[in-house]
Amino acid sequence: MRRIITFGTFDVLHVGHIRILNRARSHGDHLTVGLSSDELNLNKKGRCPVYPYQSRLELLTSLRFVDDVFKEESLELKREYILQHKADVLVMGNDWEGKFDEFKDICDVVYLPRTPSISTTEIIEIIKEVHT
Ligand code: C2G
Repeated sequence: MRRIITFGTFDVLHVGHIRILNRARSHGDHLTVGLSSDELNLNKKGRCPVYPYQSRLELLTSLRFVDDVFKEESLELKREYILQHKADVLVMGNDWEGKFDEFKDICDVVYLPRTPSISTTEIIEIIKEVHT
C-alpha cells in the first residue's frame, strides 16, 4: 500500500485542483489531503477563502480519488503531518518545485505540472469584472 499526501486550500474548486488530486492519487493507493484552515490561508495569501473550511472539506471528501482529509493548521508542521499520516510520497504542484525537498529523508517528493491558465485568483477576478 503506497500512501500519498498533498496540501492546499482548494478554494473555489476548479479543474486544476481536480487534475492534480486525480494524478496525485494515481501515484499510489491512498490519498490524504492536508486542507488549509481558513486562518492559515489568510496568513498565506492575505485573504479569507471564498469557501469556508467546512464547504471545502465537504467538496474534497466527495471526490472518489480523495481518501482522507485533515485540517492543515500550520505550514511549519509538514514533517509531522507526513509522519502522522504515514505518507510514502508527497505530491505538490510545480509552483512549489524544490520547496519541499527537505522531506526527501522521510518520503518521495514529486512535483506535478500545474494546469495552465486557471487559478482561484483568476476566477475571482473574472467574477468581479462581470459584476462591475
Ligand atoms: N494547482 C494546479 N493547477 C492550477 C492551480 C492549482 O495543479 N491551475 C495545484 C497547486 O499546484 C497545488 C494544488 O492545486 O498543488 C492546490 O492549490 P492551492 O489551493 O492554491 O494550494 P496552495 O496555496 O499552493 O497550498 O503548504 C503548501 C500549501 O498549503 C499549498
